Amino acid sequence: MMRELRTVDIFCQVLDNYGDAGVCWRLARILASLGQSVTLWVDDLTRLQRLRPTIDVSLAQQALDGFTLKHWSSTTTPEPVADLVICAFGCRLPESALLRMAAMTPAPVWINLEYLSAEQWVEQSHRLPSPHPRLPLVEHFFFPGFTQRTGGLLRESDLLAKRSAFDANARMKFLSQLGVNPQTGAHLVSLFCYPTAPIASLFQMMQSGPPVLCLVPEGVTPLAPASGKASTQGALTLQGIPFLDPDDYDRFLWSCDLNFVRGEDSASRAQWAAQPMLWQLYPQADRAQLTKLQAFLALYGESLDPLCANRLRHFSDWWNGEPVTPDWPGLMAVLPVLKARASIWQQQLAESGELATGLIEFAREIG
Ligand code: TRH
Repeated sequence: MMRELRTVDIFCQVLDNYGDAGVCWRLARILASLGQSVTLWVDDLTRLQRLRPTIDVSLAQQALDGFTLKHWSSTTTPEPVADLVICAFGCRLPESALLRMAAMTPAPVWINLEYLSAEQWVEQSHRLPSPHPRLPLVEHFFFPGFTQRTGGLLRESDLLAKRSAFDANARMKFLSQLGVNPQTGAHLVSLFCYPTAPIASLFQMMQSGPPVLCLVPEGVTPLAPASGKASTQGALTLQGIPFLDPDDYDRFLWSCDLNFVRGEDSASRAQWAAQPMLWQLYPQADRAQLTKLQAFLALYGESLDPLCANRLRHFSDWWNGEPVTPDWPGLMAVLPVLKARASIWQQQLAESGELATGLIEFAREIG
């Protein structure tokens, strides 16, 4: 018999940036919308506050988006009491919390939600058990991914319907609220990347055409104008916009002809946006991001004709730090083909299943 699961504790230790907290917030919100009673424990509330500015970082506990948000401070011992305990990205629970879990009857289902990767070994490791060396507890790995043999990507149940309903009028209205006035004939590009990206070179090559209006959220790079300001050089107009609420960030990705995204969550959202994207992966000490990039492009570029696949690969390699010469006009020339591919990719992903729903089903099975 499948186990009933009603309560979920999600634990998140922020390593860096916004993605760790962002993914956990999104998971918590989706699980809450599926009827689960969710508590999200985050050690660094200021990161999450950047995404959800209503958060009061001084509070130990507060309500947020249908779930309970708790501050996992150095002085609080988290007390998991839920049917399902999710540790995001391999975060470690203190011994006292594990002892408490081991004493529960039945013990909670314990999941380690891993990082996103398109590498093949993920399919073999997805759902594997990892028994605790001393306590009667078993942790299971749950891997996000891009194929049916992985956990898929997080997706709100109404996301694709909202995306489809976002027509040309809605786009113009949204952009004008941002103070953006897209000029006819200019490609609209969004830029979100790490400071390590060759941003100055990108801007320089964009100046030679084709015409581009590149929108840059606040805080991404000092090379872009401040929010509300714009500057034009050659074929490139750069415009600063505010850092957006995550739901507006989705609309922003839907609105642009090409999205530069980074890390894990913005890259996932760009795939649901079904628009061409260029992904800068989170840089790792051993340059493991390059292996991850190749694995992703092998899947994403699968049905592209060799010319387009090569242009995308070449430009992505350059954007991720490989010593190759980029071909910006060449890439822009195949944008319509990349757009068609992005739509098919989005449909494929949607057919592969959704992460939060799959995670709950798996937890019920093994519970
Ligand atoms: O912030 P990131 O670089 O996070 C990364 C990755 O998650 C990586 O896997 C992790 O190991 C590393 O941090 C430590 O990039 P990511 O994942 O895209 O998260 C950014 C979030 O910010 C995402 O949810 C989109 C959101 N966002 C907005 O809501 N508004 C905005 O204006 C922008 C630019 C981003």
